[in-house]
Amino acid sequence: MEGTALHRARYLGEAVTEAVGSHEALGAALKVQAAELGFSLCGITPPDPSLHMEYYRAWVGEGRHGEMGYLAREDSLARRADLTQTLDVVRTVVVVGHEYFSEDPEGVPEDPSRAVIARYARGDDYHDVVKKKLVALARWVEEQAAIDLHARAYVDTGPILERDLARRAGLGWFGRNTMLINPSRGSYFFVGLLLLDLELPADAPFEEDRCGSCRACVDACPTGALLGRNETGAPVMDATRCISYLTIELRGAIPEELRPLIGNRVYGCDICQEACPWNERFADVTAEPAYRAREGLDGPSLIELAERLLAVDEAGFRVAFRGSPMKRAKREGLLRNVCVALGNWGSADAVPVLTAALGDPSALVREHAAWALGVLGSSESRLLRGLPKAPNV
Ligand code: B12
Ligand code: SF4
Ligand code: SF4
Repeated sequence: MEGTALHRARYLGEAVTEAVGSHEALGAALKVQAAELGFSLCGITPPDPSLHMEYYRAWVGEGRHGEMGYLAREDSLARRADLTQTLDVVRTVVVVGHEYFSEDPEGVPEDPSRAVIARYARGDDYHDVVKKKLVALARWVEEQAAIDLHARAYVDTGPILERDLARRAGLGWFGRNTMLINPSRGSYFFVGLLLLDLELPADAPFEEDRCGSCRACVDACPTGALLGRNETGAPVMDATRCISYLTIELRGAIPEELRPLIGNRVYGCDICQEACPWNERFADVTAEPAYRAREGLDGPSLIELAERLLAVDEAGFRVAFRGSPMKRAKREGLLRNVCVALGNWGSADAVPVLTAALGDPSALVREHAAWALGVLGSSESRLLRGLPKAPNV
């Protein structure tokens, strides 16, 4: 550490001791304050380099990240490897968990005429919700410690190995589905981080793997994106096959062989979390009102959703989805996904809206609408050919 940083750390240490008695007392009070802000999980870890950077580099080296170029940029790799490149005076990382679980609306996901939107995306944007609370937490620390604090808040907003830090702060283990799972809350929580230039007592890392012999998530994944654990125990995902990637991150065409496997999931996917016994046992409906499903995003009819999207341009879409995480896919991406789901539904009722989508200004949308109409055409002709053989049906 450079002389000035060391000097500042000493100064902060003395200032904190004077203001709150001890760093231990401040660490404990911080967790109470985090809970008051709605973070059901909170842990503290030093900003040491990750032991898993080599694995991360190999993962992007194999192209498992697909088109998510931000995961593989050299500058962002360097920042993942070294937190001081994000905050040079960092001494502590506070990691929080903010829960977002909600029940599926009645009839969803079973009814193929209705759209399934992943739980995390049904309400307000978690980036805004969690960030605001993290800033409030940092301000509280500053006031308590009576210091001029240097802090940075992150929630899925920077090149940081968030789950790795969460495990090191004791929040849980890496499940075979790659999610960070807490042994008393499950995995339906966002990870938020505060980097602070203040030393606080660290929690013990979570060292166990509580998956045991279970493979429910791997078996449930419809696209085969979960590849199990490798020889070191790391859970491996081929993100290019994950429905969450295909429906949110991928900008171009969804590979044709994967389209039928997406079913009616138009934005994100929770299947490997739904399959997990830890969620079955512990997931509670979130207390955060901002995560309640917005009108029209609670298992909407696919036809109505397509009509709603066809009626707006990109600017209109941004207005309609302001403050929702779903704006990330853009109008074109979401409409592409809805066309795929309409094809997978396989009902002639979808023909008029898909025909309208053939006239969309986006070539991507037109291509997916044509694919869906092709699927409907072939399933209809199969049905017609099958009818004489099944007179009682
Ligand atoms: C890119 C990304 C995605 C990609 C890739 C997902 C993936 N599994 O890698 C896609 C688009 C598919 C995705 C999907 C989802 N995501 Co996402 N995503 C991210 C992001 C931005 C980066 C993740 C990343 O770096 N992946 C690359 C892998 C290699 O890194 P890793 O997951 O950290 O894996 C570590 C382990 O492999 C470990 N490791 C290495 N060796 C070893 C050895 C052993 C023994 C062990 C135990 C571990 C270990 O080290 C790696 C590096 O840290 C993070 C935010 C962030 N900055 O971290 C959110 C994040 C992971 N996503 C999140 C969420 C909520 C989701 C979805 C649930 C959304 C949805 N419903 O659709 C799905 C879940 C799909 C799933 N099963 O993961 C949350 C997860 C919270 C949690 N409790 O785990 C995060 C943390 C965002 C946040 N701040 O809350 N996501
Ligand atoms: S989110 Fe869905 S597609 Fe992605 S790994 Fe989990 S089950 Fe598979
Ligand atoms: S479903 Fe089973 S294997 Fe998968 S993460 Fe949960 S406990 Fe682990």
